[in-house]
Amino acid sequence: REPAPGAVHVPGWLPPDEQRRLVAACRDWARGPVPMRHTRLPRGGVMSVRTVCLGWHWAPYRYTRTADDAGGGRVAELPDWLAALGRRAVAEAYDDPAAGAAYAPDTALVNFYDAGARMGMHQDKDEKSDAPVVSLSLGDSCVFRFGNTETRTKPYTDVELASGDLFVFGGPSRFAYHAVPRTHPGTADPALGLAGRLNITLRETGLTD
Ligand code: MD5
Ligand code: FE
Repeated sequence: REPAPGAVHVPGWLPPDEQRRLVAACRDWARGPVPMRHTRLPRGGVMSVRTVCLGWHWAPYRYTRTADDAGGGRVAELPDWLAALGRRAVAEAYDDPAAGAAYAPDTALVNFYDAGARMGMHQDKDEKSDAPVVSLSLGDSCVFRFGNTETRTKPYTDVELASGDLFVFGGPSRFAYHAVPRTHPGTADPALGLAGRLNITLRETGLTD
């Protein structure tokens, strides 16, 4: 359950009805005002994952309120119910109601992985806050590679993430390298109506307008 200090994996945290509700919400968010799209990186690469953001837009490698790389629209608000879900996630993962109450995410990144999509080893360090990252997985299961804070290579641990799993990355794990080297296409419950994998991460940017 705790593969590294501050990193807590809770398999099957979200019940099926809440998973379906989140998938439906992701479908709405993907339509806009900023459509879900492949992020273009400043050095010319294009991510295989498709992303839509709420609250703040992740314009690699900083956060903005408008998506100048994706039509220029203002990102949708982060709904209160999603921030509240994040507080409950932190409270339950750490068994610490105060840590949950103190959590104030102001952005969500929704990543969609089709059968060929993956994410290379990286750190999430564009946030000016050391508050935890909350990760919720939906649909196809995947291999999640959890590394160390020093290098993008070994030692790392491969963990299987399935639909409904919660992962919270805080404390010494907040700035660890991590990756999604592959998904397992076709493993989603057909009742979820999702061909692929969705991951929602909640974060505190540490920014104010
Ligand atoms: C995903 N997304 O499954 C992952 C879940 C991203 C990303 O990596 O940047 O959009 S978030 C995993 C995460 C966040 C912060 C710290 C650590 C992992 N970690 O220390 O391993 O699409
Ligand atoms: Fe990441």
